[in-house]
Amino acid sequence: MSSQSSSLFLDAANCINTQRPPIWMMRQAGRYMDAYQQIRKNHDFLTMIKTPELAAEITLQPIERFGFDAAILFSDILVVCEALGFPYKLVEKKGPLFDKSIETTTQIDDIKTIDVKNKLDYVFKAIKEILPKLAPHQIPLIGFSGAPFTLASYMIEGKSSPNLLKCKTFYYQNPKSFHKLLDKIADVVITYLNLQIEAGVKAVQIFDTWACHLNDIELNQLSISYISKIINGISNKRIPVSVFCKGSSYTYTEILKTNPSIISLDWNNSLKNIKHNIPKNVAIQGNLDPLLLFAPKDKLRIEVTKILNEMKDRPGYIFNLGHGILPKTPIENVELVVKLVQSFSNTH
Ligand code: 1CP
Repeated sequence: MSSQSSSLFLDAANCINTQRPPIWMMRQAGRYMDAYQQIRKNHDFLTMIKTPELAAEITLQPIERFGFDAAILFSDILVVCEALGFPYKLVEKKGPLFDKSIETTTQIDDIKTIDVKNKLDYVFKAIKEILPKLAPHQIPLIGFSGAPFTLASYMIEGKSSPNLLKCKTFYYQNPKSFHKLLDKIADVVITYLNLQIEAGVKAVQIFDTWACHLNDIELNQLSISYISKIINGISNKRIPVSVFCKGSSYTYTEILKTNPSIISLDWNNSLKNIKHNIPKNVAIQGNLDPLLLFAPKDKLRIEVTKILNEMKDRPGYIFNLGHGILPKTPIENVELVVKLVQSFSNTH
């Protein structure tokens, strides 16, 4: 356990007792904010990601507006797919749409080793642009990557899918080749996260959003084993690594095998049922249902306070949602949640 830092988030990430939990929200830089929509009106999404000044401005927006205790780099998990030769666009109301998708095992054999530093240079430039702007807020910047399974699922599906039909069919028919793809992605993600850390992020989160589509055996083979490989490959062992898999509030025992610093939990199970099963040296992050931000204020207040009280006796707790904040989320409810968490005391 390292000694106390100047950041509530990093202290909690290192399981050091904090006087109140830190708070940030997955997808906090995004569509629910007017300030984001103002920029989005004039630029397409990929331009926003690839222009360091814009990425920096958007990263800072939720910090300036709400005073979260950590910032997350404005980018997207799918930039890794593009770097690997699978470009995409964002289609209004539909989500990501790839120019081509993986149909054959030859396409996987043809994926070449890439120069991550060069291909994703705009991400490292964005981090360098963000850090001085973030400095006055005295909060850390979180970097991130998608995990191999979720990234592979987009490269095979070519778009968002409700059930990963094409991806799973490809896997059942070509398991060896599917593993080759996951391994190639994992190698890129290791370099990508190490370079984000070199550029100055103070923690990283690995998103395996679509791991919720896997059964227990597949979860271990296709998700957990590659996340473990990535965590082992992160050179700076002092950087906290958070793992978010959708399904985590029931599959946390498996996820703990990856040896994360922080386990990020979805909202399907109460933290009071889970916390005793998480080792004391692993921080817990979560897990308010993002839909509760649409509830009447009284209901929202009760639910947030319930979580805070459940986690009061647990050093190493980070308040967050159980998945990303949704477009159209009422801003005043985001403010209310931040206020409730930041005025809570773990000692009373
Ligand atoms: O303006 C727009 O239409 C863009 C919407 C948008 C935004 C704001 C996309 C497209 N990505 C992002 C930002 C983003 N995506 C961040 C930024 C940092 C933050 O504030 O948290 C992060 C961490 C992500 C990660 C991401 N992208 C994930 C994993 C996390 C999760 O929430 O599940 C996934 C699955 C994606 C793919 C993706 N990119 C964009 C969308 C709308 C999606 C999801 C589409 C789908 O459901 O398949």
